[in-house]
Amino acid sequence: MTLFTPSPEVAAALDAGTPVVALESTIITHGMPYPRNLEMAARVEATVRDGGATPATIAVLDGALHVGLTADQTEALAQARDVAKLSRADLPVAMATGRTGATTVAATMIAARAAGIEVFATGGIGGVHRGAEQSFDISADLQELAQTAVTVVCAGAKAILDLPKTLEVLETLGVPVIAYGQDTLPAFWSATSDLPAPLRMDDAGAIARAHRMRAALGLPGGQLIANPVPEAAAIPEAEIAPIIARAIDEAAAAGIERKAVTPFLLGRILELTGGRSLETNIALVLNNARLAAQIAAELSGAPAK
Ligand code: PSU
Ligand code: MN
Repeated sequence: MTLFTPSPEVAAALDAGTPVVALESTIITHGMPYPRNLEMAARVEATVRDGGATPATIAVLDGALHVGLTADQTEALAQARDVAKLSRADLPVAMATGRTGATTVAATMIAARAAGIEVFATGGIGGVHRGAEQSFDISADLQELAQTAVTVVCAGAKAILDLPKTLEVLETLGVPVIAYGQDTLPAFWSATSDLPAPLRMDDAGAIARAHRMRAALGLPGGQLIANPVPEAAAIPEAEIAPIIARAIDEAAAAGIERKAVTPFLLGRILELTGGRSLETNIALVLNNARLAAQIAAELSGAPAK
């Protein structure tokens, strides 16, 4: 049974032990509208390459778990409508039944791990939703970070989530939440928040060493790196907060639930900011791709055990 299908470029990099950075596909299909999603996907890959690493965008196409997509495959995914959103529970079912779907952070981590890729760049992770005490809506991304040994570079979690509760759950699960270069937790569109970051690291080499140290100690799970959005592209917290509140109210009024919640909120926030949130989103993903490539380079230079 072939577990995954690497692109020729990814296969060569994995064979040679050169740096590889995994990229998710739900951000393409559910996170941004066409054609900006396609443009973002291409720019992220180019940024990883500029950083000396090979990009591996992950998705399930007709049941095959692809690790590294061709330009045509990315284009088809970016244009497709009603693509399934595959998290941990859905991934094997989609593969067994020949379906096409985009991988979330959780499913991308699983695929990366299966392929031997240790670093993954994205925008934002899923977390504990506001009102989770009623809805129980907690993303499977958090459990995945506790189990799967991949270092995930994000820009913090979106304030569509309950950030303090998200931090509490990650702490319970033993996931290191590491702010890059600052003491506060970045909050996706905003570079800072009023939440102190549980951990701080200032260079890619140290992040790579901590990744190796977890493995050496026999600890399962990965690391979450929260990399602040570049100031020039940031939206101040005071500006974005009322927009988020309005989008959440609308989601509740419309009865949006479960997997549909995150895509609905992202779409409404984009509309309510007149597209500005999208520019911020693209800038922070590129920034995360740069840091992930550095970490991957440090990891490939470091001994495997
Ligand atoms: N947060 C974002 N952008 C995204 C997502 C989350 O800022 O595109 C996507 C990611 O793929 C993440 C998923 O893994 O949504 C989380 O979905 P859920 O909350 O249903 O687990
Ligand atoms: Mn959910």
